[in-house]
Amino acid sequence: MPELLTQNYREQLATWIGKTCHFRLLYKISRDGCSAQTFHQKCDGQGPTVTVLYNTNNTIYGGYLSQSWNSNGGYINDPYACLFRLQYNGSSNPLKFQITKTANAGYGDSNNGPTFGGGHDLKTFTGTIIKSGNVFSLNGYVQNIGNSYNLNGQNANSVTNNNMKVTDLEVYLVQDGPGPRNLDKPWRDDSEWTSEKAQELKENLIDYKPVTEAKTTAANILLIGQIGAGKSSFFNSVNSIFRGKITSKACSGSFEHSVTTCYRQYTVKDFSSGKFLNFRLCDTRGFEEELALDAEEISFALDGHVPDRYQFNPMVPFTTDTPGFVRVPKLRDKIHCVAFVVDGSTVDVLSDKTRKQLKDLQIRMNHKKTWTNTGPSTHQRWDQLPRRNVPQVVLLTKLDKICPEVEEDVTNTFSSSSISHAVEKVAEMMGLPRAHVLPVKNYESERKLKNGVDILLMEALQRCLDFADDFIDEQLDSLALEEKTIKDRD
Ligand SMILES: Nc1nc2c(ncn2[C@@H]2O[C@H](COP(=O)(O)OP(=O)(O)OP(=O)(O)O)[C@@H](O)[C@H]2O)c(=O)[nH]1
Ligand SMILES: [Mg+2]
Repeated sequence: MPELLTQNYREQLATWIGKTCHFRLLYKISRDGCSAQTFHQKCDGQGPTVTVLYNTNNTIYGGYLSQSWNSNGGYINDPYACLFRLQYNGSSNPLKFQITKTANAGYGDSNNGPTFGGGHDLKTFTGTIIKSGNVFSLNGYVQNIGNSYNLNGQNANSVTNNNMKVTDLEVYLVQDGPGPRNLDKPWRDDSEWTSEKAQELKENLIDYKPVTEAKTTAANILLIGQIGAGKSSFFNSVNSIFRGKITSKACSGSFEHSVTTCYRQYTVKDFSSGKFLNFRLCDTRGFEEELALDAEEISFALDGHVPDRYQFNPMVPFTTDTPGFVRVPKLRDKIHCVAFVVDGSTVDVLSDKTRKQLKDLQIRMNHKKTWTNTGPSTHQRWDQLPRRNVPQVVLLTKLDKICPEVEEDVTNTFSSSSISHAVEKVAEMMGLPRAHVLPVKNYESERKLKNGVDILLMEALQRCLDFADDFIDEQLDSLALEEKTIKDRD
């Protein structure tokens, strides 16, 4: 549900308020329901707010209080309060009406919605209002407008059309500073948030098959990253989409050490068709700042030597002698795309150590260690080893923690400047193109699936599979070339 206050009107309000500020939506009757109780739950004690009404004459009006709302049943004193009109009968026509009786600027009462002035000048509603069609007929009034605010010759009709039938009423918190304002132009503009789009993505993923000549039954995506970044939650979220309800097969949570202790190659089943999908999400343990990263273990996983359900043990590294070591892995055992899972809310505060770990890991995984009969050949410098060329992407998780607008609604992802900033920063840190940074929000506390969340997750997954396909293709080409060389030689 989009916020209705346009950028121009935000700037107008900021000018009247007299400082650089931005607006965070606290309450919106078309989203939260129109009830005094909900209004007070969401707005009491929060700080300065603007209340904005959108009536059926296309007139936009409301009031500003620099003091918090409360439910004490008394007047709120505020020398900085004002009422205002932003738009009249569809035309922008901003007017500010300064407070005259400061002791009666607002009225905080648990039975009433936002109420301004003694008398009152603008009373929005009492109790609960049920929507009819898309209109809320508010039971408040404006006929006493001008009692505590200076109308400068205007009246109830010229400010509000005397009309309390509204399509929406929003209360925004006024926060200091320019803030993470939404961009006028989305930073990625090819997104569609319809249920048709979700269905299309879902069908494409159900139909997905890696290149058949390879007899590769499934594309393998390795999830790798810091503890608590959201690796297991990403699998759980994808699994939930195809399960049709929220599930949490992989353990997730927040602990000092990695919650995931076992290497799992998770498959996903589409419950509506009973079909298994042709990709595997390979979940690993998270790396810790204080523990040296076992790049060798990850190299083994990349090349398909690590068996499903291998129990990680930080004290005992994975070697060729580890039970279950896959000696002659096929292309289908290998990792076809690596997804670095990065907690978006930590991008600005990632320690140098973690950045270095990520970077080292990335460099190491680009190069393949070769093997002799007795095991891995030593004395080789990483940077002189043949390249592995496994495609790399970043799954940027916890978008909801980066930007309040996105927390409210993930469909704001591509108009959020904070998310755009995080994507750029991670792309730069990892030396990857921006298009390889895939923003997602995992399911974590929700009880129901949401279209927007599903779309972001499925788009990210589809990108990983596209990259995996490129890699499998390339591997097939080199295998064919190798076979031909051997044949020609023989
Ligand atoms: N708000 C929010 N929380 C998330 C998101 N993704 C994961 N979480 C939470 O972050 C915590 C860690 O998530 P996990 O999925 O266990 O992380 P992990 O990367 O598997 O962690 P380890 O297995 O310990 O390495 C859990 O409490 C999740 O609920 C997200 O997109 N948004
Ligand atoms: Mg995990």
